[in-house]
Amino acid sequence: MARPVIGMSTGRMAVDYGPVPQYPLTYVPLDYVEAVLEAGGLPMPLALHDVGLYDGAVAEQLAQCDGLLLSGGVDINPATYGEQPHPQLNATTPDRDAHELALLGEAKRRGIPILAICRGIQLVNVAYGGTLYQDIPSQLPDAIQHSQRSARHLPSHDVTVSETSRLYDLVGGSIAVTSFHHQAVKELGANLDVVATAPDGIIEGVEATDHPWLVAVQWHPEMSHAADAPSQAIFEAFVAQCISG
Ligand SMILES: [Mn+2]
Repeated sequence: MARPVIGMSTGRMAVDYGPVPQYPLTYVPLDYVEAVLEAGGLPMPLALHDVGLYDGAVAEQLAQCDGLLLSGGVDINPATYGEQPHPQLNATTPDRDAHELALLGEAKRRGIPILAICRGIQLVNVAYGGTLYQDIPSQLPDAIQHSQRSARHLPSHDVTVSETSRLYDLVGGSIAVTSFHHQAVKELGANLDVVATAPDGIIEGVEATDHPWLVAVQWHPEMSHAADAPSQAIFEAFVAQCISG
């Protein structure tokens, strides 16, 4: 049987590329590729592009896919949720915001499973009408450290998972997770349930009530998947759902 095709949203990055300075690339971190492959899926990066270039591109990208993975990345433009930029906001990529919002809309229309990670949970919350903390350390000074300094595969802070969630069946009620984010869900969007929280109350997981399978986490299971069974279980459940529909 052919593997399910997992469409993965991609980022924009400019790098010095041989003799070409600051050449823009569309990229996806290899951690996602490897986690999806090991879970039995076929990873397919969905090239970031200006959605105004060709109206049909997003629908045609998603028509090739059995599931959508919204990957991590840079800050979302606060204009997408009606706020002005906070002084600690990092660089944004409005073309990526527009591409991923279109991908999410199309994936919902098609009813295919959606896994959202880090920036992905933030994108989902904004798409559902919610807002974000633009910078946790300055807006929530009592919060714990969410941008860990240790290696990316090492767990950092704890997360408590709701017993009534899909996530609970995959990772259990309490896990230690890798954490690299300075933004987080603030006001929750409509049709979303909070299913996981950090000890400081930061929302670390949501699931949608208006879609067959949409699981979103603020942490990085792709960074710890090789050594941590609960992390890999998230990818395995997602890929299995993409097979069964
Ligand atoms: Mn965190």
